[in-house]
Amino acid sequence: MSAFIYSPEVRDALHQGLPIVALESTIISHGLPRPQNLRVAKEFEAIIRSEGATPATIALIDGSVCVGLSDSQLEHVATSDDVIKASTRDLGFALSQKLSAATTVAATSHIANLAGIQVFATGGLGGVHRGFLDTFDESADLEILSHTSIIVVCAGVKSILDIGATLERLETYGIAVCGYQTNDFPGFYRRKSGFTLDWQLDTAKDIADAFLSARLNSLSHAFIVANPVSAADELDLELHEKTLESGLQRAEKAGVRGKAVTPFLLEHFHTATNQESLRVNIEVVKQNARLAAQISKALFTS
Ligand code: PSU
Ligand code: MN
Repeated sequence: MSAFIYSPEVRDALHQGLPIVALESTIISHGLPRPQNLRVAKEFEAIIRSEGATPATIALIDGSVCVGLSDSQLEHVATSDDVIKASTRDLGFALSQKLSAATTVAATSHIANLAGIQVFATGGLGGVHRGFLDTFDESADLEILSHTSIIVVCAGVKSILDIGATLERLETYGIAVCGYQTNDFPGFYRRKSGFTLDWQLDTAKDIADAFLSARLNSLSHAFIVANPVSAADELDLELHEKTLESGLQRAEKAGVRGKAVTPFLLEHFHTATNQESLRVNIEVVKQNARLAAQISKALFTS
């Protein structure tokens, strides 16, 4: 991988050993609609700063790996049609062809880990898609997290995926999963997915301790911290079920496949719920950014 370009605040935080939280860029470029995406990308960063940690949004800009983006770089990611979605396997092509690319959970985790960043906040993980027995569509997020030592704070996986199969694959890959103050695995828009977890941790310090204990024993898998959206911000259950059903039908009918599936269904949710799912989505990432910042600080007191 070519040398990384660090923003001044991330470089200073790394030199001084201060808490840092990585943020992915695919949710900005492909997960959230314009024009709100740019404003909320800045809000995610601001929340991390307000908690006393440094945000490091990660993306490829004109063939360079950037860890921490300037205002104009963030704007580029949020507004340009030329920004592709890059998982780890795309990085070599994008870098050698000097492209700009938004990084997925997989690519962001890989880059953050190389940069020495231990905590990463996102919305929802990629996972096993419904109908995977026919398509074999399972996000590369899972395989990468099996050998990338990083804490990923998310709200579980979206119900557009096969949640049960995703949890099984997380187990197979040896990826640690705990619920924050709950043992119900959240379903992103909803606090509960119907699946429960073996581990519940109640404080940022408990999460930091578990992560560091695994590291001390040379375990290099990721730690997924499943942080449910607050009760006040959940998507209405009936609206959720209705939208999910119509979205899956439309995707099937349109023959959407591969990495286009997630953005297609997210867009459907935003339109069909009259932007209500967008509001929930933004809240989810904000709440995860806040918890991630608290965990990044707890790593230094553990
Ligand atoms: N899940 C969401 N919103 C997203 C994504 C996942 O709820 O925006 C993005 C993340 O960047 C994730 C990627 O890493 O999609 C997974 O894509 P795929 O299923 O193509 O691997
Ligand atoms: Mn896929």
